Formats: sequence, C-alpha cells, structure tokens
Amino acid sequence: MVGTDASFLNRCSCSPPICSHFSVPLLNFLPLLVAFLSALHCDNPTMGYAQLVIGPAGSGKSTYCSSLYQHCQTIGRNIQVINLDPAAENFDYPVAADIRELISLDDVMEELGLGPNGGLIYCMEHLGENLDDWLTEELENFLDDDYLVFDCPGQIELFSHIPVLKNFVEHLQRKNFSVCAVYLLDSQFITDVTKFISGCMASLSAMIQLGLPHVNILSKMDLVKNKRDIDDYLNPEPQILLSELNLSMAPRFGKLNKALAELVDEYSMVSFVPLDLRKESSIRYVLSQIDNCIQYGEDVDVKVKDFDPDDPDIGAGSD
Ligand SMILES: Nc1nc2c(ncn2[C@@H]2O[C@H](COP(=O)(O)OP(=O)(O)O)[C@@H](O)[C@H]2O)c(=O)[nH]1
Ligand SMILES: [Mg+2]
Repeated sequence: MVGTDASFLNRCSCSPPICSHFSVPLLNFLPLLVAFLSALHCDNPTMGYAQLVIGPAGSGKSTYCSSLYQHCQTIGRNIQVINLDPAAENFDYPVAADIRELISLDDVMEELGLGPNGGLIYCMEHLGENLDDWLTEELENFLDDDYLVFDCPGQIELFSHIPVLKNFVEHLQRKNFSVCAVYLLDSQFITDVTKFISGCMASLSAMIQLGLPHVNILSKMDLVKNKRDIDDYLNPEPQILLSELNLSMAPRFGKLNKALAELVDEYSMVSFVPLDLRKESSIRYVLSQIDNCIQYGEDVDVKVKDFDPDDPDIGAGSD
C-alpha cells in the first residue's frame, strides 16, 4: 500500500521558509489528508470472501459444506454457510442464512402447480429478482471480512443457461466479495473416460457461464476401491484421453473426440482435487487450493503445499 502514512511529508523537498510557513495548517489537516490518501490507495477496503459450491445433485455439496464447517471449527477459523437450495430439508451445519426464508419450494409447487424441478427453477428466479432486497439485507448481517460458503442446488440449468447464479455472483462482486466456484463431481461417476469427459463438460459450462476462479473437486474418495483408476483422471494427458476416447467410441466420432480433448486442454480444466472427508489433511488441502484462488489469507500467510498425488493423506494415493 502506498501513501498511507505521513512519512512522505517529511521528505518534502521545498525550501525551509515555505515549509515552516505552511506547517501549522498542514498539521491540522494531516489526519484528513492521511485518511483521504488511504482511501485512494487501499486495494480492497472491505473485502469479503465466498465459495459458491456447485455440481450435480447428490455430488456431496451439502456434506462438503458441513465437513468444511466442522474443519474450520476445529482449526478456529470463522466461516458461515448459507443455504441456497430451496428443496433442502436437513442440515448438518448451522444455517447462517436460508433461501427458504425468502421462498419455499413446497409453497411454489402447491400454489403454482409446478413439479419439483420447475418449482426449484421458479424459486431461483425469484431469488434473482430479489438480490437487491433479500441478499443485500442478509449480507448486512455479516462482517466485512466474513468468509461465506453458499450451498447451491444441483440443477444443471442453474449453471448452464439460466443466468440466476451469474447475476448472484455479480451481486456479490459488487459488494466487494472475492468469489470462487467450487465444482463437485462424484468420483463414483468417473468409471470410464466417456463419463469423465461428460463430467468435465458440465463443469466447463459452469466455468464459462460464471466466469469465476474455479476449483474442481472429486468427491467421495472414501468410496473409491482402486485409487489407481482415479489417478489417471486427476491430471490426465490430453493425448491419453483422446486415445482412450477413440478406443471406446465408434470411428466416426474421431474428430469430435479430438475437438473435445483439445477443448478440455485449452481451458486447462482437466484437473481435479480429490476429497476424502475422512481425512482432515484432505479437507485442509482442498481449502488451501480454494483460498489460494481467492487470495484469502494473503495477510495471514496461509500455507499451501505443492500438490503431490502420491501423498496418501491427500486422498488420491493408494491407502
Ligand atoms: N461415502 C460418502 N458419501 C457421501 C460423501 N459426501 C456425500 N455423501 C452422500 O451422498 C449423498 C448426497 O450428499 P449431499 O451432500 O446431500 O449431496 P448434494 O445433493 O450435492 O448436496 C448423501 O447420502 C451423502 O451422505 C462422501 O464424501 N462419502
Ligand atoms: Mg445439498
């Protein structure tokens, strides 16, 4: 930060008579001047931090939020988890704010005769129309430097083509929050290369739509029997992906496979961080990756160690 103290005034290069002539009025205004300069030069005066936890239904978003909350309790770090899923019923974390106070899925389904999916989209669009009221008021309950975690619903429409979450994120950014998208993909889903590519495409569409720093997480690592199978998908080579795709699909899809492998490579997003909730070290590592993305803790010097896929503690290596 530049110019937040008055020491530069001591380096005044004007001649002594002029300096002494102005010294009394200048001293009177010194505190104001310093405050003014601080405001001008301060990079992030009231910066907040937020994770937007997204991914398909059942991928483990709410469980992740709850484990993250527990972990932060253990290490004495303050986070607030906010429920954005109007269909959620039970929570394993204290809910700091809840979309169901704004709109209830049951009411929408009953009054508008909508099904669960249509009802949920309606609720989220209602949220989009109430960002200036509901969200702004809720945010006022938090401190400027609070770390918020938003537990989102899983409907793919919300992070593919309906702009609600995009508008939600822009609202947070206008309130000076640094936001990271945390995309969870169920490791049970990754049984072959075609499913892996399909998971990547869904994550990529969220990344493009939201335009946020993005961390991909492979959840439920405790259920993976042979961890070597998953290793191949944590940081795979595009060429290997392509040859596997070609092997598992008809020859007429060759060009499409090449384009898909290139797309995934160009967005450098074929990278998943494994998460095994049984291991504190795994949660700590995931959190450090996200903190790094949003520059949380620059002032407190958060320790981020290099990724070592063979480290059994992180969750990808064999036990
Ligand atoms: N074994 C295992 N099960 C998990 C894990 N995370 C979530 N689950 C289970 O997966 C189901 C869906 O989890 P939930 O957190 O509700 O998913 P969400 O729909 O993405 O919020 C629940 O039955 C959870 O108990 C995990 O890390 N390991
Ligand atoms: Mg959930």
